[in-house]
Amino acid sequence: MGKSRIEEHEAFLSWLLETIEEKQIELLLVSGDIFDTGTPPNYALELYYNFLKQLSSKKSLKTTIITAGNHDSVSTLKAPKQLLEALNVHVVVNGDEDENIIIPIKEDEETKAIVCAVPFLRDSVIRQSLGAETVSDKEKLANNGIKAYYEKAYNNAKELEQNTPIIAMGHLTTVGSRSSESERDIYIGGTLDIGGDYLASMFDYVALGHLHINQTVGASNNLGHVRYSGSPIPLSFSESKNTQKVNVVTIDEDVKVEELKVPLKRKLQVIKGDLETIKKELKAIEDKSTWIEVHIKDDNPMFANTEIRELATKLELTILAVKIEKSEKQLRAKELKAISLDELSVQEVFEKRLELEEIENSEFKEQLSQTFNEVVSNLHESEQI
Ligand SMILES: [Mn+2]
Repeated sequence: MGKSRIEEHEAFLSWLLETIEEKQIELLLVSGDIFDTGTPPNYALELYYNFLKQLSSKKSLKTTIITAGNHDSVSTLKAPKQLLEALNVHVVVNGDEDENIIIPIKEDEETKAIVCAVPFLRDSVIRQSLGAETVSDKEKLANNGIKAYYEKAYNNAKELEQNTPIIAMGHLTTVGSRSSESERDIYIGGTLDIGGDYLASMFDYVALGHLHINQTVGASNNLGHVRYSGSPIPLSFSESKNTQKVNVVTIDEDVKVEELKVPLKRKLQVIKGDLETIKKELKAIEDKSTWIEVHIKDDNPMFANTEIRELATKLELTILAVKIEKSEKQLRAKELKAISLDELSVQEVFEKRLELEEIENSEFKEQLSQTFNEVVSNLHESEQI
């Protein structure tokens, strides 16, 4: 809509840096979709590298792990991989056989946890994970291949160290999770039958990416340890009611999760209704930096549109989009149009027309119908003459 989100991203990243310091965070996991395009603009790359550089000054933070999502370009994330290793930032781009996804987190030679850094798994990697097994059905291929991949990762981590927490990352839509409008289905064949309980049967904690809503998956049996952090800012007007959060996870004897609310830099607001309702709601907006989407449901939408835009200018508010929805009256009128006149009697046409008038007084309505019927019958009589 011709607006930059850079200020919101900047605000989020500096809040995250402060939070890492405040909470003495030791490990930062980012499960994919670092960018939303394969060729991110220079300002976005600059923001990303500056953030990673600033992370290196946070004393508590030992390791950062970044995995690629379906929107990320493998080559864009891969290019600085070696350089970032020097800053203790591990980048996993596609998880193929050449890439090490098992990352031990150490403190003075002691392994405190192991991370299975699983990125978005592309078709070729999924096939690789099945080895000699051939599956023709696309849906089965994704299901079996992704499961085989996670099981292998888990076994490799276990082999490395028996009694240490094992954390997994992932970029996928799990069964039972809530999506919002702006995500796309990423695996051909539709829904995977990989759920929270399946992942929780192996891992002590699973940090998932892709879905924009902060949520726990399959909470009943796994104590809420398979989670999506969600996006750091609302990514469309349909997400304006979500609360953005990051998950702070403590692993000791057991696993504790604290959902931290991300402060909202800019509010997105959807306003729906007829002209009067919208005007009232616009006047009630105090934060002038709010971005607004208006859904007009009025009998005279063109007039309402002009009025609303004039009012917004006067109030110094920013409306980014106006959508026009059919009012009840217009919907009914349309319904009427869809019926051929030949199918209706003269009286029926009049009744339908009368309905549009929203006359409350039923006696008066009755009188009108009677009068109309009289006129019609008079006409019929005169015709006969
Ligand atoms: Mn994604």
